[in-house]
Amino acid sequence: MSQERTTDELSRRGVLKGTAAAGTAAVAGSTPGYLEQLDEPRPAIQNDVEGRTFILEGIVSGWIGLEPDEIDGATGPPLRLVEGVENTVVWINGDGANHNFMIEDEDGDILEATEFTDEAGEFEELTFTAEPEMEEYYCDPHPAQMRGPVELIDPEETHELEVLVEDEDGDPFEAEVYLDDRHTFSNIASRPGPDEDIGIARFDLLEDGEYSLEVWTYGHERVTEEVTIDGDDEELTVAMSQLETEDPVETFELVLEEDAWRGVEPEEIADETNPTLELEADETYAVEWENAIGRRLDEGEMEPGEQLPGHNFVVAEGDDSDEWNTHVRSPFLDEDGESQTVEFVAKEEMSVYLDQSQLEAVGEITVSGDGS
Ligand SMILES: [Cu+2]
Repeated sequence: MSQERTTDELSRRGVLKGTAAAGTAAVAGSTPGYLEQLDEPRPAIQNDVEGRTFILEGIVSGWIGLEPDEIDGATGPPLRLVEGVENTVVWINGDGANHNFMIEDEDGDILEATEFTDEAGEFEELTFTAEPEMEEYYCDPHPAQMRGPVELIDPEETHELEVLVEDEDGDPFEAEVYLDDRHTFSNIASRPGPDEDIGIARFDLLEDGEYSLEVWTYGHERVTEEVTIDGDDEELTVAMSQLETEDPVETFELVLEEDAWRGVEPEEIADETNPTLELEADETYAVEWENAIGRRLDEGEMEPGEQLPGHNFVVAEGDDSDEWNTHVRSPFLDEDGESQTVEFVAKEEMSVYLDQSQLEAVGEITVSGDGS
């Protein structure tokens, strides 16, 4: 796997989320002007029952979900609209091909439509009342690939789940929280959103039923639980316990520069750009890295809707699969000269390390041995 290919196939949001469809085009260089037209800050979960706002990116191969979290990174995601009230769809032209956004009923009659745009980075906004006859949304020039279902929700029959995540001392804790295929975070430090509710993850508009909850973060035990929603809002607390780690067999020193990692130690990787890290399965390694570029968050360089609070060290798998799974994701560093040590156990599935805020900064990982 070449590094070029790695970068092309990587979706920054996909890494943020853990998995995503390959080939998601970033809207590099576009002005996120649509953000000014939306109420900021946008919640990760929208629970006002006043209707919802969805953000999609349109590329010829399909519609990619950006917001809210429940559609983040998904191709042709279901739009779960609140029935009888105004919902909003904002879509961004991701590839410069000619697109529009339309909603049709089951007979193929068009109920709503936006203008066409053929310029990458341009956006259209559509506000409409969600009606039961709405069946599917699609793009007129690309109706086969760029299509997805519309689902209507009765706001009277849905509920909210609030998950409080704590560390071993009972303090609010940052973790990834999955509910079936929905995904969010319990802390502002790891996602864009309002500066509140630290340690709390929310899922809204849940119909009665059984859901599986999964809470995880790097270095901690994965917690799974079955959750039943039955006519009421639910609240539960999850405590994260730390995994015991062995002493590292080797420490790699890296410096994060603009668009690249530079090797420092050991000698074999000194001064190399994006050096390959050679690991053995099931051994513990440490990566000591220094942030040499501060925060470097230039507006307009980021994918729309995305404002990562600095740089971090991520280990992911990918290769021929179209899914990216994150094994390690460290907290963000936003100051020039700051450093961090990340310890992890090597797994054979690991294939790249990267900075979530600069996908050009990506190097390969090779893992040998089956560890048995
Ligand atoms: Cu299209």
